[in-house]
Amino acid sequence: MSVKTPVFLGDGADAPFEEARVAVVSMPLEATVSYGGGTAGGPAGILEASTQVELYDEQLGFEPYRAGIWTDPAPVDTAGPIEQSLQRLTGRVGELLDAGKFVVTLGGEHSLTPAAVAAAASRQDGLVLVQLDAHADLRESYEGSPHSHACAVARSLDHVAEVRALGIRSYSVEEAERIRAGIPGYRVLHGWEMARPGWAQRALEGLAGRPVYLTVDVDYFDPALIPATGTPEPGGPDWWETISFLTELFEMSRVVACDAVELAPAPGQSHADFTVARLIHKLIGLHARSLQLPGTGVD
Ligand SMILES: [Mn+2]
Repeated sequence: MSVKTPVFLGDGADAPFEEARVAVVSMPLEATVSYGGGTAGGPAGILEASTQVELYDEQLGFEPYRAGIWTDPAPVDTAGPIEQSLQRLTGRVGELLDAGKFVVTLGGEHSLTPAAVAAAASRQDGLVLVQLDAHADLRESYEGSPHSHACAVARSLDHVAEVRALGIRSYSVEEAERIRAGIPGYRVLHGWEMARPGWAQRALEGLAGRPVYLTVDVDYFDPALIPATGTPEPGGPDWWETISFLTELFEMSRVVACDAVELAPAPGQSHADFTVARLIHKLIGLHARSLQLPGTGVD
């Protein structure tokens, strides 16, 4: 007997499609993993953990699910060549954006991000990619594939003219040379730079009123917080400084879609799954507040 994957936050928080302001899409993509595997289990792990998240957000002061959260019952099909899987995601995200939804994609490996970014970029002039990640992901190709998780930002630059990369603390000499030479529209805030005060203001500079796609590679966080990921890196930012940054980002810019990728659920590390579910809950809450729905005001 197969056990059905729960909807985000559980049945009590499920909204009909027409009434939902938020759509949650699963994409259990695991095609080009280079070190630890397991990202195919990411979406189910996040959804399972989300049923344990308190519906009330103690910081925002309301229940984010009241904005209406619809969880797509069918994960994006990842069978066959990766190019086809990515096209399916571009199509799905595009339909949901056209239906007026705030689209949250649960990964799956980071390779999926450019496909979702493509859908958003073709509908939003001047879309900015905000990337939370330990890795630059600026390789043009990795292990023979231009669609590797290690190329996520290189491929996204095919669709957007501006990237803000935060928490970066691992890349190759080729990526270093590319960054040093200067990529138009690309700004990086390294992990070590985020140990200094004032980093959030630098990261947010010029984003007022701009449409944003937010990608969160969960290896951005310190591995003490999220060890269950394929390529963990020490020295990642902490929870509250990140939430504080995201709060400002949602207040000043217009985040139209987001993803959380690279969670690889592992035995004994359920806190990682829960942390990602809690992060998504916070992002939905911040989106709900930006809509100024009744009961979601700033105190
Ligand atoms: Mn990445």
